[in-house]
Amino acid sequence: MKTSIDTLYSTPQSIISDFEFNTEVADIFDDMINRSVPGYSAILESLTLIAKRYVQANTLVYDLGCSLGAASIAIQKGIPDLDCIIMALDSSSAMIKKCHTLHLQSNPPIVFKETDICETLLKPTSLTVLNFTLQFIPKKKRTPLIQKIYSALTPQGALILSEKIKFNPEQQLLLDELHQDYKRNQGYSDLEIHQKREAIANQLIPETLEDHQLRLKKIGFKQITVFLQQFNFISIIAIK
Ligand code: GEK
Repeated sequence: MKTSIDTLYSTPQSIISDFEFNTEVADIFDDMINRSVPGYSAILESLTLIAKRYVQANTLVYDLGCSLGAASIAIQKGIPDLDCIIMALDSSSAMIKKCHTLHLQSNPPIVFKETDICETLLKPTSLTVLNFTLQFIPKKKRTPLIQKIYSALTPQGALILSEKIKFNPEQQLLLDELHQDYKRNQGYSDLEIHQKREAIANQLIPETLEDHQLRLKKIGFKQITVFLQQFNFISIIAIK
């Protein structure tokens, strides 16, 4: 999938509004996430392999907070012959509208739906993915959402949770700086990095790795493993 280049924050803005998943963002989202999230393509590659191993026939796969469906497409590649449906859900109408214009493989089908994942009932699922979505969910809704996912998972089912995470101040400084270096290397200017950072500060609320591990453990997940980390971005696989 290719969208336009992200230049959203390239000119000085007198007032920096809170970041929103609107049409302007949907139009450049693929470029934005690839150039902003270290390890993003490695996560998608891993999802293809994880899908092959974990998706069970006649269950649903959920991609919660699917944006432009990149995780769903990666999963689809891993299970072309399996009888299942991939449900790709997002609360942004701009994202879902764009998803409906994509030309995708039909097996297994990907069903895109505009909905708030905190309010949606989940059916039996063998694989559910929250790829950088939980960090945008209000903190008090995070545990109930993971509980709902856990209840819907079949035995041996897997949750993939990717998040930007928080560290102690010393480590935080180092990893923030490395992340900024990464973005500069991807062609973002200091102005773009600074303005995006301001826009997202109240929207993306990270937690520590320990917070995530403890929540998953308390809810009942048996095996909780970090399978990827680059700087302050991690991916966890949690097995029921
Ligand atoms: C990817 N997973 O490319 N209900 C549904 N969707 C939501 C909600 C909610 N309550 N809150 C936020 N979102 C994708 C990337 S982006 C991550 C996910 C990022 C959606 C929001 O509309 C957006 O599309 C997505 O979560 C987060 O693998 O931009 O860093």
